[in-house]
Amino acid sequence: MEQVIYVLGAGSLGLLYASRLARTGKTVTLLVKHSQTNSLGLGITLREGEAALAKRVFVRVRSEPSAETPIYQLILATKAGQAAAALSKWQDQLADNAEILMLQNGLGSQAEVANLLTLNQTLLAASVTEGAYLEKAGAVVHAGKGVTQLGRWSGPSKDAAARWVSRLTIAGLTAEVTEPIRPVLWHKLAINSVINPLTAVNRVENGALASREYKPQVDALCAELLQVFKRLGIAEPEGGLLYRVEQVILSTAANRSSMLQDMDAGKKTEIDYITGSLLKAAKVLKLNLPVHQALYEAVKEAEHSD
Ligand code: KPL
Repeated sequence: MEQVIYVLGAGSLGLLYASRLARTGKTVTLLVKHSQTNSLGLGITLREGEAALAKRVFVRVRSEPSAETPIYQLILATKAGQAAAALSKWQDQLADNAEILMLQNGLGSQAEVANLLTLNQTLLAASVTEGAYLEKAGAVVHAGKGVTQLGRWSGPSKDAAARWVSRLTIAGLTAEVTEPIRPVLWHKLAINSVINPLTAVNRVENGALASREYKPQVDALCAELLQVFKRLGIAEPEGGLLYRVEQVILSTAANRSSMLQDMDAGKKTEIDYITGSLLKAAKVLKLNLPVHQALYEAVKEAEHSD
């Protein structure tokens, strides 16, 4: 019998993955809040590119767990700060050998979720560079194609990562097994820890960071990150960290970073899972990161005053 793929989280990535998988004939159930059942019950609206026509994709929607239908495959696509709390509601419905794929930014939420799982359940973590945003509730635009790099975080299954890659590939997404996954998550965290808080505090699009005005800060943030990488034994990404950050700034120049979008929407940002996790690691290593620290405090202050 074909197994259902469950997706928890109806943000841009949750809807993108759910609709792509459903479009290729997979049975997909979206796990949502009660208040979202009406809008999502009509299906997901997917636009493949900003100029493309919107297509309606039907998925099943559930807002309450049911012990009769165990969940074997789950994509956890909430914001980092909500991942563990959101999963705990569905925890009793997870199959004993469930394979859970997390798409969260930063570090910290993976360990929180791993703590909720049994020894037989396998957790995979991913670094995602897909560009997607919500036009409105239930409507997602796939604005830029990216890559899902994923690998095992905890649990027994050595083949789960390859199985997820094959499901995502069939759904037309670019995905690859990258193990060990932790260095990749650190690379993504590093990029986010430069671009997201700088754009959020200064209320600018990513491309603005390529200007001379921000160069000293971008350089200093990367230099501090490299001190942590060195002590943790994490190699720089290909071409060097600064080069990689500058590349992402240019290739996403027109984007408003997710942190700026959260701030604009009056939502809590992911700063604790990005810069916060970096500062925690630095503290353990007895390293001072004054530029990251100042930016962390500026984001916290802006969150509170919004
Ligand atoms: O991941 C991103 C984000 O906004 O969270 C970047 C890469 C900075 C693109 O906007």
